[in-house]
Amino acid sequence: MSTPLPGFEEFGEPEPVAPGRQGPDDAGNSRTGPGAVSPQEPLQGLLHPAAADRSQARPAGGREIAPGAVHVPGWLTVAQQRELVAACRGWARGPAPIRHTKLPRGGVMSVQTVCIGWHWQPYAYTRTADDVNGARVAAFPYWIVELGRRALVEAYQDAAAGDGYTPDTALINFYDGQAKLGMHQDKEERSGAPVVSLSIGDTCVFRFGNTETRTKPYTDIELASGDLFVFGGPSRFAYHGVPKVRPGTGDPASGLASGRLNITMRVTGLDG
Ligand SMILES: O=C(O)CCC(=O)C(=O)O
Repeated sequence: MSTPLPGFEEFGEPEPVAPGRQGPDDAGNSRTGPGAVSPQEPLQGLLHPAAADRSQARPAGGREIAPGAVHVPGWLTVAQQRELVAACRGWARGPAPIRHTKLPRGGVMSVQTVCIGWHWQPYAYTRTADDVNGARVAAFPYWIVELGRRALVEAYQDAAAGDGYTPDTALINFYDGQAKLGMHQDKEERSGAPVVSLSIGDTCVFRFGNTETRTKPYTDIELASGDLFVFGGPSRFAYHGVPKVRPGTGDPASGLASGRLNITMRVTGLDG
C-alpha cells in the first residue's frame, strides 16, 4: 500500500519489539522471528489461558441487554487480547489487506475492515475480495470456532449453547479515534446463529437497538478492551452501531497502542 491509511500504521504494522522481549509471552506464544504467531496457527493461550493469566479474567456470565443479547465485560485476558491483536495484524496485511469499505452510493466507511473466511462488501459475501485486490480471503481458523463456542457457553451460561456453532466468517474492524459505524443490521447471513463480538483497545459507545428501526428504543453501553458481546435469538437481527470511540482509553498492554479493534464472528449459512 503506497499511502498508509490513517490509523493503519498503528494497527497494520508490526509492533515494535523491545530488546529482550522476543521470547514467548506469558501464554506461551512467541510473537517474533521464527515460530511467531501466525493467524492460522491454533492460539493455545486463547483457548486455554495460562494459570497466571486466568486469575485476571472475570467470572463468566454477563448482563442481558435485550433478550438474547449479553454483554460480558473483561472476558478476554490481556494475554488473550495480545494474541488476537497479533493474529489480526497478520490478516490486516493480506492476502486482501485491510481497507475502508466503499459503499454503493459512493460513500466510504470510516472504519477499516478485513475479513476472514468470507469477504463482506456491501451487501454480500464472496470468497474473494473483489473490491480490494481480488485475492481469496484468509481461511477461517478452527481456533476461532472454538473461541466462539466458548463465548456462547459463557455468555448464555448454558453448557450446550455452543453445540453446533460453527462460525465461518469474521469481520475485523479497526477504529481510529474518529471512526464510527452507523446503525445497521447484520443480515447478509443466511443463518440465525448468534453473532459473537470481541473488543480490544479503546472503549467505545456501542448502541444496541431493536429489530424494527434504526432509531429508539436502543441501549447505549460501553464496550471496553476484552469485552464480549453476543447477540442471538430474538436480538440476532437488531440494529446496532458504534457512535463514538473514546481515544486514549485502551491499555497498550493489549498490543494495540491506539484505536479500537472489533472482531465479529458469524455463520454465513453459505456453501462453497
Ligand atoms: O465494532 C463493533 O462493536 C460492532 C461491529 C459491527 O457492528 C459490525 O461489524 O457489523
